[in-house]
Amino acid sequence: MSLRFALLALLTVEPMTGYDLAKRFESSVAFVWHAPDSQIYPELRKMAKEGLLTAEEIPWGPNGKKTQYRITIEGRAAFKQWMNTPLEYARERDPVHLKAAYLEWAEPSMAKQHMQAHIEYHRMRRGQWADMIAGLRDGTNEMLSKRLAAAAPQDHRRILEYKIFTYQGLIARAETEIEWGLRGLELIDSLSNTPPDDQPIHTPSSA
Ligand code: VNL
Repeated sequence: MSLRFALLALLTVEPMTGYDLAKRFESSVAFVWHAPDSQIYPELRKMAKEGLLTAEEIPWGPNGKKTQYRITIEGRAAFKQWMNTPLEYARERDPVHLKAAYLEWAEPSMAKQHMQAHIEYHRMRRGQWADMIAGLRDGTNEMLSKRLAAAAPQDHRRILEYKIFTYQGLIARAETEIEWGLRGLELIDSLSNTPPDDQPIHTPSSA
């Protein structure tokens, strides 16, 4: 359901073809709301049917056509309405934490692989979000540049700051996940009966 609001957010800047929108989506709002092209195109058609967008056939190439989507008054109102309505929180459904709760069933080496993968994933995301902040700040993010060009100068600061704020939150969350994963690795070692070969075995006599 939130996908349509991500799409409306981009279309508040300018009309776009489905292809351009999907491309622009990928390098902006997809970093907070992931959606494959296979969801984007049907959603655009649905939104046009509901009157949130107009779909206009425009010429493309020597004898081709493509669909250009433009936000309507109703589309703007729907986006504004959503932005001014409290969210409903969905309770957690996180397979990583589900698995964490039962790691006594996993081989210690597999348990450690789970944690390692968790750490690696969140390090990668942290890096991508940090790059996004850099691109927002230095003016190389295309979507933001278009948005700023279409906005009044007195709005530029908050347009930028809310986006940076968003990615700072995601980075902080990634860091927490990385630390948790590292603690998990230590915990698995300390709880497994067979200690890893690089750690000395503590016997009651040597303790
Ligand atoms: C925009 C640009 C949004 C870059 C983004 O994420 C982003 C935008 C929400 O101007 O809509 O990373």
